[in-house]
Amino acid sequence: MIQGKREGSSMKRAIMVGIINQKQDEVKIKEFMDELAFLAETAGAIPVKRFTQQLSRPDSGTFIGKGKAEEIKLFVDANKIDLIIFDDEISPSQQRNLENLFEKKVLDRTGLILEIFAQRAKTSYAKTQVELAQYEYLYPRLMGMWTHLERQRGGTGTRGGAGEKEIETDRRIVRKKIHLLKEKLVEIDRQMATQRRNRGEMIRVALVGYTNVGKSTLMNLLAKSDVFAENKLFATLDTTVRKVVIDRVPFLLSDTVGFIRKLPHQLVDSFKSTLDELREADILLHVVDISHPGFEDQMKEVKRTLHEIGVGDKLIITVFNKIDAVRTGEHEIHRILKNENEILRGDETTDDVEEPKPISLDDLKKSWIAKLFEPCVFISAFTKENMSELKQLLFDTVKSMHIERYPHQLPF
Ligand SMILES: Nc1nc2c(ncn2[C@@H]2O[C@H](COP(=O)(O)OP(=O)(O)OP(=O)(O)O)[C@@H](O)[C@H]2O)c(=O)[nH]1
Ligand SMILES: [Mg+2]
Repeated sequence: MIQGKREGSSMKRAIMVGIINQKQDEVKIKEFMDELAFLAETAGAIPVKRFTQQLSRPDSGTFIGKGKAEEIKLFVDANKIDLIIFDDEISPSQQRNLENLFEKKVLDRTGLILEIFAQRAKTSYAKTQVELAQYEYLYPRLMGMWTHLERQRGGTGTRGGAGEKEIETDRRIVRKKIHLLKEKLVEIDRQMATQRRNRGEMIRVALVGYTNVGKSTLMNLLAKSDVFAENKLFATLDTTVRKVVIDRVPFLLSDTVGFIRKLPHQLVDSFKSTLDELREADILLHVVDISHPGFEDQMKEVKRTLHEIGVGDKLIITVFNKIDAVRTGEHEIHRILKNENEILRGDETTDDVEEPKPISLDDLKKSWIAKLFEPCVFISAFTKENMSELKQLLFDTVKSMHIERYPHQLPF
């Protein structure tokens, strides 16, 4: 448990570690580390410092190089650090070696995301899903745990002792637990499938997108509902479905869990019902936070995940949200108002010295983004700007889909 606050103690102080290589350059790693810091805060920790290392191939024993590991160890000891978080996946044995070295808890991005999900799961369904994912993450990490514990106590670490047997018993218990949780989920999935079938012939629209882009805020606005939304990652873990009526055309709108870079595959597998919601949707509303400097990467990650779960070729309407917060001169957004020729001439550099300015709705509509991601709409769920265009687009799309599908029946 990261969140020290709950037990009445002080917040855990964390440092973050990332590596720079061919796949992730210095600019990318800054963005990834920003996100990791946000994840750490969401989990209830205080990000104190970041360490990066240029490394083409991770060290098999400690992931980062030995020298870097020593440097971090000195910092950990001198600054009362409780937690070391790696942005990349580290193997169970690397995690153990690092914990031995630092004498502190070591987590990777996957472990951190699982921790957040565990803290945030409210319904028994979400709890079961997260518990399964956690056990599957834990299982390979129980291997050799005995030698690890033995070394910490100053023992010899020889195999075959009572402790080794204990770990084997633990592994058997975890295997059994995984089996039971899977059975429980199959049963819940069956119930959820029946519920979905009972929803009748209404067109289904699902909100999808990266975490924290404003899906739940938009859901509340469209369905006049009260779904939990806040400026933290993974505010939503359970799918919510509401009936929405626009100008007498009814449809079902669902709000789902947000995506993130390197979403743990254990979670993707265990959130089957959430993903089924997307599989059975007729229209996907891909919500994007256009004020985020890395919004294009976030869009790519969402599209990649959608393809991975087999829903990539559904009708997608892109909803660029948070236009109230868009400013010129920000990382990728400064290209919005420029055409490609200007970029090739290098004119965009002038933006860097200008004071960042808001970008108007008209300018956004005329931008290359509007053409590239058709059909799309620019809105602010916060100020409600241009919500009428989104509603009109939804109305037209749902209506024509309904007429095409049920030509002999007009419910509106
Ligand atoms: N400035 C601005 N903030 C917004 C807008 N829409 C939503 N937000 C804020 O963005 C944060 C995240 O909103 P949510 O609706 O919880 O986002 P979500 O996509 O449901 O997030 P998860 O459930 O965590 O995946 C909240 O603090 C909202 O108030 C907007 O149009 N403009
Ligand atoms: Mg949400």
